[in-house]
Amino acid sequence: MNDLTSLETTLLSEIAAAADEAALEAVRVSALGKKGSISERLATLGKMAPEERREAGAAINVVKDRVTAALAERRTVLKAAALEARLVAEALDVTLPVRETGTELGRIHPISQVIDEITAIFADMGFAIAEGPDIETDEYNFTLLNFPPGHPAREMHDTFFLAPDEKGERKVLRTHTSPVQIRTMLSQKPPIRIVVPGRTYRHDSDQTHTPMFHQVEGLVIDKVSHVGHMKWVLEEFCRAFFEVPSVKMRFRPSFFPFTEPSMEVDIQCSRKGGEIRFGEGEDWLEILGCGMVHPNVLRNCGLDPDEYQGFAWGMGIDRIAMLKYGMPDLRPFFDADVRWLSHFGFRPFDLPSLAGGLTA
Ligand code: 2NL
Repeated sequence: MNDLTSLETTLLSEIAAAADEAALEAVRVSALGKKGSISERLATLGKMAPEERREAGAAINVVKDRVTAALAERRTVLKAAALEARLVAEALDVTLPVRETGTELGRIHPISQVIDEITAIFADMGFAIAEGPDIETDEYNFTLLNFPPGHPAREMHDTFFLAPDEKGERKVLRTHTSPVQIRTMLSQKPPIRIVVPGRTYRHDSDQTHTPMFHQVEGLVIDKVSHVGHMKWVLEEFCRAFFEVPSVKMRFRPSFFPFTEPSMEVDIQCSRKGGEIRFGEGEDWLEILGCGMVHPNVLRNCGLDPDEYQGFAWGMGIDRIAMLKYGMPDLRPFFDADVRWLSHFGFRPFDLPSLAGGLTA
């Protein structure tokens, strides 16, 4: 029986050492297969005397049961290990890296940025922002602004006209944002202090002109505002916008149908090797037009020029944006090219404010 004990010990250690299911199967066959060590021992029982057979048979069957149990247990362990190895080997990463969010990827167009800067400055001075439609009546775009019918000043604007409606009226794409001031004067009582940003349209297209462009105009109407106030407001604006402690400005006489007197305004600058700097140098750069609102315009809007007066100004935004942010060409402004936008655009939520820094 010593022999049987050592067989059991050998088999159990072979089972424990089997590295995979094939090795384990080989151990099983070597013990329990037709010619296996246990099977051969069971076969010897037939030749034994009954008394001896009972004792030997019980002993061999105990070993057989233990070996069978050990085989089953080891098979479970090896199966689990094989599955685990397969899962590791065949693992597939089906996830994607997290995308950058819109707030990191998106950019504010320089035009929007400059509009935000300009309106922040005037809001700080107590102005309200006013907006109006891009499609206007001839009356609001021209007539009430003191462009008489057939007057050559209308031709200065290269207007886009829409097809006439049932009444024969031809709407226009507004050539300036002034109709918004007209609408405001017709619907509100002074005092009025508004700043009006928006899209404007003229039949004009070359290296420095696009058929759609942007303007900001401003309007102040009350009983006392005069040219002195206008100069202060515009000087404050230029210092804040160009972020310099002082600017020299030059007011030259000019003509607009809707103001009298009318002026064009230059600011002092230096130009060195294509770079423009403000608040220094001996050069001049034209940036806006302005004037005292013409009495006819006040009358056209139901305001008595003997009671009310005020001033207005207007400027093109696109060119100012180019100057301030060193963009050499106007045309990519409207090409919707994300490469251009990611280069010249501004980060969302870096909102311009006088308290937080205009261009933080
Ligand atoms: C320019 C000059 C200007 C105005 C716009 C205005 C509006 C009303 C009444 C009087 Cl309702 N004036 N606007 C006044 C002076 C100049 O624009 O060069 N713009 C690009």
